[in-house]
Amino acid sequence: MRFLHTADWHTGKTLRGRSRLDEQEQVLAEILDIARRERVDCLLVAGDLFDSYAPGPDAERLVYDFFAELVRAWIFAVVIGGNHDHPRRLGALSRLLDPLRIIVRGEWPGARGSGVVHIDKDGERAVIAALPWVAERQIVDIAQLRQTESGGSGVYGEGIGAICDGLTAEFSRETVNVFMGHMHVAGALVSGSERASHVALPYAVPAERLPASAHYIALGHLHRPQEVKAGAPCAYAGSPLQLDFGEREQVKRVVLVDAAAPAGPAHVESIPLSSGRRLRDLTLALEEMDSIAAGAGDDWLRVVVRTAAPVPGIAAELRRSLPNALDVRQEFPTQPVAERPPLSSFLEPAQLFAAYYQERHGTAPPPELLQRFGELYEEVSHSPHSA
Ligand SMILES: [Mn+2]
Repeated sequence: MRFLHTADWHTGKTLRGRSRLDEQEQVLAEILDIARRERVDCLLVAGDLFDSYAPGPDAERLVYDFFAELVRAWIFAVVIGGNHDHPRRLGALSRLLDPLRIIVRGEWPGARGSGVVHIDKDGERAVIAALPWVAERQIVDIAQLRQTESGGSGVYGEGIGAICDGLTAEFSRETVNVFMGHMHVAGALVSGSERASHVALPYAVPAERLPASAHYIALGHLHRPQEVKAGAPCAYAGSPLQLDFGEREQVKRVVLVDAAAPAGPAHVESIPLSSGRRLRDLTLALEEMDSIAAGAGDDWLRVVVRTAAPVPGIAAELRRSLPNALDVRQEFPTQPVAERPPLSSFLEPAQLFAAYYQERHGTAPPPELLQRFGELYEEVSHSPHSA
């Protein structure tokens, strides 16, 4: 059976307020093309379909268009909820999508439910143990029910390990066995664009607790595409677009997985994705602004402008020639801060302002600025309301 593994679409996510729906649409079309071209039997989406609990209608339309095309292409899918997805919203969606063989598991059903998905296609049978994101409190509750130590480090990882054991009980020699999870495996590399509290240590699951009996382990949650050392072939597909500047060097991909029963570990291959704009850092001198802008293409940029001294209004000016400059920062040589003059009311307001400016920017204020300050101060202190 042939699978295509992807994760962390974060559909609807913006970057510094800029919409990326067009890029998200392009990359979903690219994934669909690969799935059709490679004659994939089943797509695995390992969580974070959407960026928020309440995605906008345009984000929803992209995702539902994608699944409608999968149905037309007779490609099955298993989708699990991530920490960014509303678990019950996906649960509601599963009522509609499950009969179309797009199997959605929005939330872990608890100790009594089952997260196992069975796929039968062309005489082959797959057992897919699907584990959506599990919040820490759900695990700690279970630990308390079992009257074991709770709240301490390792409780979460142990809890997830116990759930894995239960989920994989149906793995057999006659079936293709796949484990899917949205989780942070200890030792894997984060990108800085994941939700910070959900990649923190209490959430780390030891790789040795992942099921070694699987043909393949498909992970989501971390945005950097990476293989994970575990008892079976195991990987984070990574996000399909560079979602934030922490991911700017990453080549995005999907993972093509061939597995057969009872033959050993799956054959795994990376297919790079080329859709979407690159995220890039750019450092330039003030006078280079125009020449560099001409060759910047449509990359999203984080720009550092080197100047001799602070230049007010430079970000707005830069964005006129580089509209994709999302962050603009100035860098200028700072003079060592001299002994700070005692800031007291005995100083004239203009001196106070000059001292503040010197401390803030590492250089004395330009004379024109001081003059404007003086005029403004005069104006304010002689206004009728100041009396
Ligand atoms: Mn996530």
